[in-house]
Amino acid sequence: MKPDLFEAPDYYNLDDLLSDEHKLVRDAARAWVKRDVSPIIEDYAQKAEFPKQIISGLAEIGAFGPYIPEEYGGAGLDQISYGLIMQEIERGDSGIRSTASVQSSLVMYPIWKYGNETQRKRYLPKLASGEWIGCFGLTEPDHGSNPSGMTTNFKDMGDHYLLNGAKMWISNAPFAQVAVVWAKDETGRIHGLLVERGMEGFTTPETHNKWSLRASATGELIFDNVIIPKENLLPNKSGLGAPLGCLDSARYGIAWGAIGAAMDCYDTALRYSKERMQFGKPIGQFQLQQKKLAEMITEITKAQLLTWRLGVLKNENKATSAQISMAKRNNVDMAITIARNARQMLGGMGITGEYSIMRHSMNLESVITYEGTHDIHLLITGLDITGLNAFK
Ligand code: TGC
Ligand code: FAD
Repeated sequence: MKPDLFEAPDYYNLDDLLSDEHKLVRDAARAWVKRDVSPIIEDYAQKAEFPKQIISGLAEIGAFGPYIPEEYGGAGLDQISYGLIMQEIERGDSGIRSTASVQSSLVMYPIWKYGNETQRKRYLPKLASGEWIGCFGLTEPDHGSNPSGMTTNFKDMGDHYLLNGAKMWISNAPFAQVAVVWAKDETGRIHGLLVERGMEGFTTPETHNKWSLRASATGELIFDNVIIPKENLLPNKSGLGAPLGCLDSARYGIAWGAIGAAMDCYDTALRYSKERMQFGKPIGQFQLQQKKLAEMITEITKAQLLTWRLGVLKNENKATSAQISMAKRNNVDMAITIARNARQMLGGMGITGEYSIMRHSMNLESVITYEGTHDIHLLITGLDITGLNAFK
């Protein structure tokens, strides 16, 4: 793969809106990605393997629990810093950002928000340091966009619960030490359970043959009469709103992350357009190529502004779920379109692993599907503005 010469586009001087701390956090993540991710990522994506050696680096840049309070091992940062870290990691690879998103927003967040003090103290420091990796089991083979239909269930056996069912498409599953699993009790109410590797009847087979997110490990969670200690139930929130609340935090991070992937594709295509000569000129001198680049930087700038504003609202606890859906949907769609156009600008070279664009393009096919598909987020906006529910 070519050396990482990335220079971040900032067409509207958005750096002026960031605090010194934001810039420090962002620059540390950017330098780490250049040093520890870019040189190895293509190889791991080709091998379809998650590079476990980067886990400690992710912890060091604060990617595991950026906004979780320091008393639990988190970085205690604000929501814009969290977003900037996700942006920089996804600039390297969406699969690596997935691992960080799941760990922070889908595992640490529910333990912090819905867990008790004993659970927080037991799990959060280990997850923040990367000693343990977690995963989040909501999706099932027959229930993806409609998680409320889930059939995974647990029965109260007096001194313990008995868990049965299966989850599918679970990021980090093949090596996670703990899974936050959403399951129904005997009345049909959804609860979160902490299921640890090694519990009898709990297995996590890996999902193979993915063309997307190849550097991220995906798997199933299978529960065959798993005995769950009662103290492993998250006590402070139940119902579908509990897992959906975690998704708000992860979708927010993805909105930032997608900008990172788009910036990398744009920056690569811009550099290539000045170097690649055809018809005696750099291809960047042709109007059709300039149109592509001009539209890319316009869309990136719009997404940066949208997401920065969302970050301010998040910091003020004012961001709504529908606002987050709009940003996730817009930014991932923006990134996937930019990846496709940037790929074309590189001609044949664009399909090779010499450049990051094709990998980003394939990765974004997962990003546009997980955490709520493109169409589901449109319907969430539709419901918000009309008050009419397309899901019922
Ligand atoms: P609905 O009746 O609308 O809502 C049920 C309850 O939930 C509340 N709620 C929310 N709460 C917090 N945050 C949100 N975003 C919320 N959205 C809804 C709602 O108020 C209600 O509460 P209550 O108290 O009245 O019961 O639910 P529905 O069954 O009609 O479904 C709505 C729909 C389709 C929008 C929702 O289910 C949905 O978002 N579906 C998409 C599923 C999804 O995003 N799955 C993601 C799985 S995890 C994943 O993909 C990880 S990828 C990780 C990576 O690698 O990065
Ligand atoms: P379906 O729900 O079957 O949707 C199929 C199509 O129908 C989509 O285009 C959808 O938009 C459309 N559709 C569905 N309902 C409607 C409707 N009402 N109106 C209009 N169109 C509709 N899940 C987890 O729980 N944890 C994870 O860690 C996780 N990681 C993932 C990693 C990867 C690589 C992938 C690909 C997925 C992951 N997921 C995870 C699952 C992901 O969240 C689901 O794939 C996603 O929610 C969509 O569900 P589905 O695949 O079952 O598609």
